Amino acid sequence: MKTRTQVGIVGAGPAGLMLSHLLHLHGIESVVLEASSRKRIEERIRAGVLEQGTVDLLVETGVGERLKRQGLFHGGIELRFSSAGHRIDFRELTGGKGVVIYAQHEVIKDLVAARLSAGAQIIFEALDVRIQGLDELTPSIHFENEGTRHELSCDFIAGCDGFHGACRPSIPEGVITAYEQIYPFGWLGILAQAAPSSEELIYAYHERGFALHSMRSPEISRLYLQCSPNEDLSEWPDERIWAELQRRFELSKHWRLTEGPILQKSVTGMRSFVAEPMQFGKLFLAGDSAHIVPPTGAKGLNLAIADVRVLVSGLTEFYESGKMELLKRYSEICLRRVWKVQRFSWWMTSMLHRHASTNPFDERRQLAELDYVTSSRAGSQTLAENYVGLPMEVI
Ligand code: RFL
Ligand code: PHB
Repeated sequence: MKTRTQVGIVGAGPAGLMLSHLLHLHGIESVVLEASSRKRIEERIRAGVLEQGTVDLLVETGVGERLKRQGLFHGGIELRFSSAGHRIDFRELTGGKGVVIYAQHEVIKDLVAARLSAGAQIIFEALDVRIQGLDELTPSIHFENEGTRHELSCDFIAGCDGFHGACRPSIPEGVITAYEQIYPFGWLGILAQAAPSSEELIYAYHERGFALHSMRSPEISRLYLQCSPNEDLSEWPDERIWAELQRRFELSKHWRLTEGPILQKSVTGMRSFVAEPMQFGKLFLAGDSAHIVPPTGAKGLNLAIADVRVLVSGLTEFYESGKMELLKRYSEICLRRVWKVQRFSWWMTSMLHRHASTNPFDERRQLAELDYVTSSRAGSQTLAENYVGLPMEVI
């Protein structure tokens, strides 16, 4: 079956859905093709920290009602090391800014509901996606849905299909340079039916490895502990997870994490990755399809939304004036932010994790860095302004 749209979007993650939503507000038509089911994308547990700029965009464009009611505003974080806690006061250091804790799958639910109620086409379980004619006037996306092959021709294609998607590999060999670093550790993450043990997030540096205390609501905690990238979850019964977390969050004064039934467990590997350029012909990559950051800076979702903002400006300029100026500069504009966010995520990761090749010199250096960041205003401010989100590029 053959159909046509202005912008064909592959992937219904935060990047693809937000792109479709913003294009709609500018009167530009799109179709979203998603490999998974609606249920699966609405239940997949991932990010939790939204920068102020991401929150403002969701609210200003009419998809922030639940977020305003259920999101938890945080004006700081704690860095915990050498059995003591140190607060980084974002509000004071950034002139009132902070972050909001609201689960990524809730953002997905809000965006899917808004798109469907506006009559949008999101094709779930779109399988075997293939891209053709990227350097032609009308590229097309071929896919299978409910046993039928389809061809969707478009003016432009947005590759919002994550790191393992089909869009980036459809770019001819030799066009893209990949910059990559894989870390020798991962995170074991749990979702627990337990009230958060602190009002704010705690990033803990410990000789046994990094640990993070986060949350989803006043009743649900989200906790992570550094592990091997291919850790076997069957070796981690609930009691072992809680015992390990208790040790890594220990303080010199009495303090204990609130424990509760574990609802979900998973292991995530960690990498830094950038594909340059983020475009080829009529294809534009946005979000994780173009770059991955380790989760220590809480940036992946926010960076995906920042790309989409730039892409929407370029597409709007094209449909209003026929000009391709901004679209031609899409990659260049996005990459300035991407690399600053890469730098921050790498820095947080290397300051807070220990691994087999961390030698005694590295340990002393990491502790000195944590001491500097928590005792110097300049040090704390650098962390704070990056964590709450750098200003959007002026385009
Ligand atoms: P997504 O969310 O991966 O969405 C891509 C979508 O494309 C679909 N897809 C395809 N569809 C059609 N055909 C194909 N061939 C396809 N291949 C894939 C997939 O099913 C999926 O629905 O990418 P997007 O939109 O770029 O969004 C990126 C974010 O999801 C990601 O960066 C964040 O989750 C990263 N992240 C965090 N980001 C933050 O901003 N703050 C955080 O606190 C934060 N914490 C995290 C995180 C990621 C984590 N994990 C699990 C990787 C914590 C963790 C543990
Ligand atoms: C989360 O709540 O899932 C979370 C919070 C902060 C991070 C990463 C993940 O740095």
